Amino acid sequence: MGVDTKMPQRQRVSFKKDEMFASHFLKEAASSSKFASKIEPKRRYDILYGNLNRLPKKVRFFVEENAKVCQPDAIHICDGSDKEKELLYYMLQRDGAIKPLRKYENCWLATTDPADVARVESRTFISTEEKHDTVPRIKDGVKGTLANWMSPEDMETALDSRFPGCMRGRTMYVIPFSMGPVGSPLSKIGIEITDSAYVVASMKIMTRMGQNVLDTLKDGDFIKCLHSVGQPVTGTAPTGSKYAWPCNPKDVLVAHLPERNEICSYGSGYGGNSLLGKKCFALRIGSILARREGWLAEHMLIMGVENPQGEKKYFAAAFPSACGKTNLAMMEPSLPGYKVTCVGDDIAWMRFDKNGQLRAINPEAGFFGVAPGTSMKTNPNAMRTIQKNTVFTNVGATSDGGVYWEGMDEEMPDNVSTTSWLGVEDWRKETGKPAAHPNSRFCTPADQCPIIDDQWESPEGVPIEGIIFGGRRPEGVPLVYESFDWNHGVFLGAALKSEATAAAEHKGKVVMHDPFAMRPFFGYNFGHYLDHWLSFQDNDKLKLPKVFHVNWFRKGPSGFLWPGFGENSRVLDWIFRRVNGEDCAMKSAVGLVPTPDSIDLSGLKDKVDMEELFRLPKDFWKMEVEELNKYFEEQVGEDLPAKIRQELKKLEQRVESDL
Ligand code: SAT
Ligand code: MN
Repeated sequence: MGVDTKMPQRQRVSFKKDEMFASHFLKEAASSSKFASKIEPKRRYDILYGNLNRLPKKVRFFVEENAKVCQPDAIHICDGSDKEKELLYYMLQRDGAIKPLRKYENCWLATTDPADVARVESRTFISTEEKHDTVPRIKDGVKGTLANWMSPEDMETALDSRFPGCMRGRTMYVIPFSMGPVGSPLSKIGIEITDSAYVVASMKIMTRMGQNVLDTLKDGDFIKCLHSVGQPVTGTAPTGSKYAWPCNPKDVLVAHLPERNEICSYGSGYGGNSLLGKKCFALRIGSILARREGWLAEHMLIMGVENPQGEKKYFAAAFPSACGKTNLAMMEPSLPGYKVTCVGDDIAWMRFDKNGQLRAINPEAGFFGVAPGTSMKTNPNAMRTIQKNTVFTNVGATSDGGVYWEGMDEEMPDNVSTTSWLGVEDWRKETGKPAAHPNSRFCTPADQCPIIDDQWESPEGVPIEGIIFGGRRPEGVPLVYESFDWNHGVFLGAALKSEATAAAEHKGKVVMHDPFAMRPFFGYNFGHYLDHWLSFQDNDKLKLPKVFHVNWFRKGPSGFLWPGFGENSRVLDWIFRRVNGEDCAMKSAVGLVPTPDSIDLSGLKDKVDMEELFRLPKDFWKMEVEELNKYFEEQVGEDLPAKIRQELKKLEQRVESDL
C-alpha cells in the first residue's frame, strides 16, 4: 500500500488455538443442535462466555427476553478482552467468514453475499404513535424522502414475522457498548444483541465495548439494540445465503422504535444495517435524544486546525456521501505551518456547555470508511491507519496477502494477481467489472490514525468554533461563503445539495437534496429538526459558531476549477481568520464571500481562476431559489419553519437585486 509494512505475519488456524479455546469449543459442541430436531421450541441455551448473573438487572432482563424470542443455542456476553477478540477472529476464520491478509499486521478480509452490500433505505423505518413525529406533513400523493414511518401495529407484525426463532442454531452475542468515551457526560450506552460474530468484531473496533461499559451503566437505562442476520441454522435444507455470510436480503428490516428506546434490525450483516451504534443509534435515535435533551447529533466530521502561530480551532463539517468527508477529516494541509488533526470522520455529538461554548465528541472509536478512491494521494493518513488491526469488507485481495481497490493508485508487480470481491481469481481491469465493490469498506481503530487529535477522547469534548456544510456542486456555487447569521446558517444546512450517482433508471449524475447531509439519518420530522436548530438563536448565553458553505467541486470547461485535497487548507485558513474576526469578507447575494486576495494562493502550482470560482450567475441562482422553494413545499410542507421560508425569500430578493 505504498507505505512500510511489517514482515508478513503468519495468521493460520493453528492447532494450538484449538487447545487454547478447548473448553469453549466443548461447550459449543454440547450446545450445538445443528443435528437435533428444531421443531420443538427450545427452552434452554448455554452460556458460552460470560456470566448472565453478573449483568445489571435491566440488561439481564433484555437478554433473557430476547433469548426467549430468538431462541439461540448459546449466549456469549462480551467482555471486550483481547482473549475474546482472539477467539472471535479464530472462529470467523474457521467458519470461512474472514481471511487473514498476511501482508499487514492482524488485518482481515470479509466478503459478503453480493445481495448484502449496503444500507437498505427502503427497508429502514421509524415507528412512532404519531406519524408526524417522524415525517413532515406533506401533500397527499407526494412521496416523502425524509424518513420512512411505520405504524406501531404494522411494526409489531413486521417484527413478529421475523424474530421468533431467528437465532436457532446460532450463538447470541451480547455487546455492551458506549457511544463516546466511557463515562463522559456526553456519551450514551447501548446493548446490542446479535447473532453475527462479524458484527461483534466490528463493534469492538467502532465503539468502546466490554465489561467497563457495564460497570459504568450499573442500573441505568440504555438503548436496546437487537440484530439478527435472519438465517437460523435448521440442520435440514440450507436456508438463506449460500455464502459464508449469513443474511436474509429479501426480509431486511431496520426498525427504530424511539418511544421504546429500541432498534431492531433483521436480515443484513452489513455496515449501518448491523453495526447499530452508528447510523441507527448515533444519528437516528441520537437526533431524537438530542432534541429532547437540548443538544445536536449530526452527520459531521470533527477536525482540529492549527495555524502557523500555533493557535488551534476545531470545526465540525457535514458533507453528503462522495464529497471526500473522510479525506478532509484526515487532510494533510499544503499551506506551510498549518496542521490538521482528526477527532472523527463521520458523526458529531455536540452540546453547549455552561459557558455557552459548543463542545463535540466523536461517539465512535473507529472509521468505517469507503475503500475505493482511498490512496496515498487522496488520503495518506487513512492509508497509514489501515496497516494493522483492520477488517476490510468486499475489497479485492492480492496474491501477496494484500488488498486492492479502484483508485488505490498503485502499480501491481507482474507476479502479483488479484482476486475480486466476488471471488473471481486473476481479476483484470479489462473486464470492466470492479475488483472491489463500490461500497467496500475498511473498519479500523481511530487511535491508529497518525494525526488523531490529542483531545479526541476528551470527556468534555472539543470546542467547536465553526460549522461547515459542503456539497459537490459542479455549477454556480462558490468555493466558500459564510452565512450572514445563525438562521441563515441553518438555512444553508437545510438547502444542502450534492451531485450523486442517481438510481440506475436515471443514469449519470444529478444534483440531489441532502439537507444537513442527514437525509437518510433523520430520526424525526425534519421540520421539527429545523425548529430545534433555530431555537439556539433565542438563547443569548450561547456562543453560536459561525456557519460556512464550501464547494471544492465547481467545474469549468477544462475540469475542476479548484485543486482540492491538501489545497483545501487555503479555504480552512480563510475560515479560521473569519472566526478570529478578521475583516476579509464582503457581502454577496448568497452570503459573505472572501474579499479579493484574501484567500492565500501563495505557492499554488497551477493558476486558479478565482473570478470564475466565485462568479454568481443570476440564472443559476434564480433556478436554485425556485427549485428550493419546490423542494421545501413538497417535502417539508407546512412543517417548514417560517424563519427558513423567510431566509429563502431574502435570498430570492438578493438574487433579484444584486445579481
Ligand atoms: O453502512 S454505513 O451506514 O455505516 C455507512 C453509510 O452507508 O453511510
Ligand atoms: Mn456517514
